[in-house]
Amino acid sequence: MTGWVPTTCMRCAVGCGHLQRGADLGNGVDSVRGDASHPTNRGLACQRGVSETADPAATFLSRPLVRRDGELVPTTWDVALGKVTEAMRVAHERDPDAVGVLGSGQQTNEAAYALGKAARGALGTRHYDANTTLCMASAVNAYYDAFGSDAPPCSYEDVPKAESHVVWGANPAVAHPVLFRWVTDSARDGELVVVDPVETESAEAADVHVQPEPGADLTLARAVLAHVVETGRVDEAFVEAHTEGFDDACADLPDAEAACEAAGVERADVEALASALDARTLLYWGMGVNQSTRGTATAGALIDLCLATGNLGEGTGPFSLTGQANSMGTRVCSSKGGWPGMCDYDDLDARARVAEAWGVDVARLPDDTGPGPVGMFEAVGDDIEVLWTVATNPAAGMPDAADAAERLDDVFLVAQDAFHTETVEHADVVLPAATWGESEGTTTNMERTVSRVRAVTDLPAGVRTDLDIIAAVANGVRPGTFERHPEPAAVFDEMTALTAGTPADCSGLSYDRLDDAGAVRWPAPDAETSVAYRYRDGDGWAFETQSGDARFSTGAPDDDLPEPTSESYPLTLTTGRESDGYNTGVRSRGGETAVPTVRANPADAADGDRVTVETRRGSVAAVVAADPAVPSGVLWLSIHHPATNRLTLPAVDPRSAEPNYKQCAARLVPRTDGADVPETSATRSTGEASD
Ligand SMILES: Nc1nc2c(c(=O)[nH]1)N[C@H]1C(S)=C(S)[C@@H](COP(=O)(O)OP(=O)(O)OC[C@H]3O[C@@H](n4cnc5c(=O)[nH]c(N)nc54)[C@H](O)[C@@H]3O)O[C@H]1N2
Ligand SMILES: Nc1nc2c(c(=O)[nH]1)N[C@H]1C(S)=C(S)[C@@H](COP(=O)(O)OP(=O)(O)OC[C@H]3O[C@@H](n4cnc5c(=O)[nH]c(N)nc54)[C@H](O)[C@@H]3O)O[C@H]1N2
Ligand code: SF4
Ligand SMILES: [Mo]
Repeated sequence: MTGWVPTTCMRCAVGCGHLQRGADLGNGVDSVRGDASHPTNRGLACQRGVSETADPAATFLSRPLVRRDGELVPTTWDVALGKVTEAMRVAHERDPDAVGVLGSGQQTNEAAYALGKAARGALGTRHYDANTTLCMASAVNAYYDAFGSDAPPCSYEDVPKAESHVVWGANPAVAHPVLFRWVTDSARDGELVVVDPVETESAEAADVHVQPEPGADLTLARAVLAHVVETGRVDEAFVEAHTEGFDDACADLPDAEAACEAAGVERADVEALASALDARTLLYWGMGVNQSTRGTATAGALIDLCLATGNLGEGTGPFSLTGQANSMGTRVCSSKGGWPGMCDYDDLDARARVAEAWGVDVARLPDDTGPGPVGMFEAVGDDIEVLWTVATNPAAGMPDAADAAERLDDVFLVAQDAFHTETVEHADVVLPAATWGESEGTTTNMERTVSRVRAVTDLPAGVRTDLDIIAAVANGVRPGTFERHPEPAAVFDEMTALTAGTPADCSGLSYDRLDDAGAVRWPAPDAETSVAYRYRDGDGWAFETQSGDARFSTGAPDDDLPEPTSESYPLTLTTGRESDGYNTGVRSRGGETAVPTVRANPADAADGDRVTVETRRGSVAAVVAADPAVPSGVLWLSIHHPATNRLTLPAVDPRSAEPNYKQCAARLVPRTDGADVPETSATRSTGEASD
């Protein structure tokens, strides 16, 4: 058995340091525990992070596959990569945008950067995006609007210093367990307020639970601002000295009383939120806010609440809860929405710098960032002829997934994954990638801390690391894009050098520094600096906006859900996470896919009822779990079941392109056919296991 190797959990974006030990015989991770010496978590870890790392309930891919006569059959790397680069070269010659690339927040920084270089530089396609847009894009836009740069200004250091904690549209008890422990520890001497239509595990732990109507968050946030103004709670000195746009933001504030009614809450709820904001407050939010056609506006309205009440600085601030382990790193370095270092996509200096570093003509870089994943899927099989997915499972994860999956059959699909997935089943070529414990690199957690990811086991025969595969594909399309087998450390140095002088300056980071310190937060512009609270300028503030002030949002309230309930579809379907599942469930679900459970209020359905959940896009057989935690009129499905997204709506936020996963109109229809297996749900075929 190998010794304990320090590395970082790749499950959620809390970013806990782990100690992992490789298996005695063959490959695989034998045991995992929290790393007491890691600066982020000091030994804490959650049980699911540990068990999914050590023992994923999924079928490993163990060699490349190609489709022959309709079947996926094993082949060699040379054949697989040859087919991929040939298909890409032909499509690229016709039109660079004919190749689509979909990345992920579950890759190392090195692989994410390399994928961006391959997509934007070697291929030069605008059709490049990542599952992070399904997740954080609304928060990203709101941060840019407010601060001129992405990412939360605060960090975990602020959690124990906060007096009140407001958790809005997030369920960290389930999704970010270690962070939630710090929050509840801190709230023991203060207050925890949770805003969620559902009585979640987080809401159960709260002092106050505010239960708005699904999708009423913007109305509610504006009602709170109106109440803050009405009750004289504005921090006028802060607003005057460090912000702009307050008067405009207040110009069309709703009448607080009427807004409360519209949001389905009591005036006392709004008072509770305003009173929490009187203290030193951290305002966290999650997918209940971001995954909405009004996600950017709502996230902006939450930041407004912090600005208006002076909740910026130690122990306070707006704190979006990033989901995937390296969603943040993807935002910094993957050239998806901006150039490395979070530089604006149309910043001419940044474009020139990137083109020079990559050795490509600046004209090769696409002019815009593309239409977002949902827009890309509309082009799949049409403008997009070849699609390359890396560490993402769109056949199950996209909204209106049955349609998305169908489109996958209309392109030449290259699926790069560690496991057999719903997407793999549609692939023309499957590239088996190394996963947790098998490859080297770095990851960046939600509070900007960069930490090493290390291999604790040998690379299994037949698989290659993501970085190695990406380099091979890119070199096949445009020779010389990468070294033949690039070293992660060299790619890290190339990437961090490109961020020098940018708002997300990581140029002071190196593997040596990370090895010494355990983990380091960006901005890190030199070998010593690491910034905890961003935008500080002595005792004052220097935001990345043109004026240097923070900006209030201008999001005009729009109360219509993209798909309101109707006579035929009288219920609102929402979707969320469970402790023992992860996203589309590939790593946590196991081979069998049981009939999903739909949670419904006892007023709407009885426990054990066999039903079909129907929306305008599809129907899924399910069994009811009657649950008073779900309000009447709402249905709740887990996102970990591959059938769930057959029902969801592909409407997106016009600013962020993030889908409205959290509300669509649905109905329950009793099932009398006796069938136990949902005819529409995808089932996983069993592939080969490698270990
Ligand atoms: N166990 C586990 N942990 C995870 C993951 C996982 O799959 N499983 N995934 C990771 C990823 S990628 C992400 S993005 C994060 C997500 O973490 P969260 O954002 O916490 O996850 P969700 O459960 O999708 O949604 C949060 C809450 O939004 C609420 N909600 C639904 N509609 C509304 C609404 O209209 N208004 C409000 N205010 N709330 C609403 C839901 O009831 C739910 O409790 O978790 C990360 N951690
Ligand atoms: N209805 C509904 N749908 C949602 C959401 C919701 O709240 N509701 N949430 C959305 C959100 S926030 C997210 S982040 C997306 C996620 O959506 P997806 O990206 O589609 O789903 P995941 O299950 O996270 O897929 C990650 C894939 O990466 C693979 N993988 C893991 N590690 C590695 C690795 O090291 N290398 C490679 N190559 N592959 C690897 C896994 O096997 C898995 O197949 O889902 C979105 N979909
Ligand atoms: S809280 Fe997140 S990062 Fe920490 S061990 Fe659990 S899944 Fe991993
Ligand atoms: Mo996510």
